[in-house]
Amino acid sequence: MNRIFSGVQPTGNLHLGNYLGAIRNWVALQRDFDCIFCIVDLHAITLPQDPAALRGSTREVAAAYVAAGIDPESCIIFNQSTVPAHAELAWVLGCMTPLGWLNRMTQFKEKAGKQREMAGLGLYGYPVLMAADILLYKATHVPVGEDQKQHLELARDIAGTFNRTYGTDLFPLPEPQILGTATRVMSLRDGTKKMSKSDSSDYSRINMTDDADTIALKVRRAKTDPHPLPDSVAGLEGRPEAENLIDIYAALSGRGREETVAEFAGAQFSAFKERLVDLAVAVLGPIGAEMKRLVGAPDHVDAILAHGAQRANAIAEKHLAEVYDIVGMLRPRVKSS
Ligand code: AQP
Repeated sequence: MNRIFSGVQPTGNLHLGNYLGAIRNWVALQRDFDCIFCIVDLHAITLPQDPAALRGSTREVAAAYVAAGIDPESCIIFNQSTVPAHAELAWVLGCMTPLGWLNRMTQFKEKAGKQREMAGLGLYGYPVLMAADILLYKATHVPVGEDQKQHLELARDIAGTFNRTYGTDLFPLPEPQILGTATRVMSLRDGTKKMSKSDSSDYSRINMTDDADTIALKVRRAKTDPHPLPDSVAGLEGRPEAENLIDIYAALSGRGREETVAEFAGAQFSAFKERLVDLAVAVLGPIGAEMKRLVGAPDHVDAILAHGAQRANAIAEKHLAEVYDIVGMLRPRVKSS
């Protein structure tokens, strides 16, 4: 069976973008693929994290996966640091990744910003660790948003380099799993910026655990323009905030953009926003409530993660042993007399 690997960083404030752009789509994939969904805590520490908050966010992401409908029995759910082979394979792959390839990665440039000289080696090597995450399980497909496409290309290049260097076909070249249903959700305060966990304004995003009143407040305050909604998709051109709210409505309702535009043609934002509030509360309300229930039962969440770690380690250790063998690492065995 084809295998999917994907993950979310436990960096707090899980939001509607993480849900509509990633987690919701994974729920559908679990029917047709062997799925491994990771909480990538080793990636999270490429930027400074508060240790207690990191632990809490790790449980919160696990709770979000389960609350959204990912089955922890048919899929593997675990946090990355519980499988040491991720870091070990990243080292092996890092040894064969040219600096020139990493220098092209736009996410590093964005995240390092003007402090490039002060950025950590982990942030620079982030795409190598991501390649290790995927290749460790010989994943065939990776659901990726626009922002991660470049990293997946690099993972394919690294896999190809390993295979060619050692004359093996150990690693399948992972394919991007393009999801027609994935939505790029933009900030509620600025329709040209993506909705993000790290935005300093909580009004820029709808968090997965926001209650009905908070969702209503954020949607009502969402930035708009002075015109009524257009009567055609072409009319959204140059109106990023209108486009974003229409896309959110379309994604939450499961209808297309065209149908949504037709339904609200000529409407004022005030009326449209009330419908969006009702829809967002209806979809996110039960998921947020279940997330809160699960976060309130940390032992249960930890048991899910421990079970996932055991299953992930079984696959990872076998594949890492193959890598070490190919690369020429001596695995000394003591003969029993
Ligand atoms: N705004 C978004 N729209 C659609 N998809 C999104 N994703 C994130 N933001 C949006 C998708 O969520 C998955 C997990 O993302 P991540 O945890 O690796 O972090 P990220 O992409 O860096 O998310 P943020 O919210 O933007 O975090 P910060 O602010 O910390 O950088 C990925 O599949 C991603 O595409």
